[in-house]
Amino acid sequence: MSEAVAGAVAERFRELYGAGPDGVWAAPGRVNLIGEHTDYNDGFVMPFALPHITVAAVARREDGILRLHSADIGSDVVQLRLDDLAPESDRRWTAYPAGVVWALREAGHPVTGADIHVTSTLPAGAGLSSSAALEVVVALALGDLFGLGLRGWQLARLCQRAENVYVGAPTGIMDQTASACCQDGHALFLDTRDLSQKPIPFDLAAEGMRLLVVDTQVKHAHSGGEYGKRRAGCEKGAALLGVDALRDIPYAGLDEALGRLGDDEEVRRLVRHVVSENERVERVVALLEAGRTRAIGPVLVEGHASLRDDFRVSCPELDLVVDTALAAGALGARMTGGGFGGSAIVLAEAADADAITKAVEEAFAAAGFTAPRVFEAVPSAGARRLSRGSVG
Ligand code: GAF
Repeated sequence: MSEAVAGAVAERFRELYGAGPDGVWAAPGRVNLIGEHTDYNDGFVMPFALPHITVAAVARREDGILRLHSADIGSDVVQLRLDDLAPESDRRWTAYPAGVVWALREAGHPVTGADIHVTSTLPAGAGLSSSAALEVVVALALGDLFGLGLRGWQLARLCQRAENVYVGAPTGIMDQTASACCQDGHALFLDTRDLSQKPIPFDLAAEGMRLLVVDTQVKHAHSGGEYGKRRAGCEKGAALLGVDALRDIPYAGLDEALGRLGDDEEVRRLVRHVVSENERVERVVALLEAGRTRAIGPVLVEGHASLRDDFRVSCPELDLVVDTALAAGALGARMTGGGFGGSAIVLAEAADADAITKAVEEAFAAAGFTAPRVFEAVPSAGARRLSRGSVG
């Protein structure tokens, strides 16, 4: 499977650039099981990688030129000079790979140019980290080709810098770390303060369950203002409470902290979400480690309510998925990712999954919403090299 994909992508690279690539790499998208809007508060998250990947065929250049092409965006090869790369100078898809090259060079890594061709099975704007997958696959390829010896978490930090500074989207570190570091068959319990990680076995099929992803088809973007406003509100909360980040407020101290925030209702709601969400992540980890997988369902539902009512990043389509899935017998459901559209996840007994899918599709039709895309999410491998040398 990977060999066939690598061969086809390498063949297209050869057609575009006149010679084969030096290798082909892949990086996955993710869903987040629990731990939303905690990553820029130094908190806990628990994503796992999807089988959906972004694949890049890449060849090294020595002449300061970066050439970029995407099979998924109908445009010609874009050619850039490395010396011209500048933050927030590009509003196209090319800002993500170019931003990675910029971040690598800015960190002192001797990257001298590349030809890159990418294609992806990840839907863009679905809240499944297509941007992070694109960044990570380029960072991994360039790290290999220029012998940079970068570990997964180091790639993630560089990619986050590319997204924050070069693209101009103030996101956290979860998506890049998930794409770079997740393991097949596991969710990743990640402490975003120090990037310490614990892979947690997560094999739902073996326990007779399934996890569905419902892409509402409502497109989201984190360079827009709402995500940044939430982040700024959290930072304000941390400053008012005299801590470095909201991670430093223990769950046991939440009421006291809320009391100290007085009548700033907006900040109180943000703080309540973040502090309680960190506790939910720890609860889910404990339940999974105790083999009580079905018991995480209600925790996912609590997380959704908190994102909807306190953090206010849900939307009618995401709420409809959650309400309908629960009414149709799901064990749990919640929005996943940044929100304002994108996708929800549904945890279900395997035997109920088809009926739940049908119920959600019918509810969307009845509400007059665009039909959702529903698929099963199986925890898959993180970023990797698919082939070496010239292929195809
Ligand atoms: C988006 C961001 F990119 C992540 O960093 C994270 O903040 C997430 O929204 C919300 O948990 O995916």
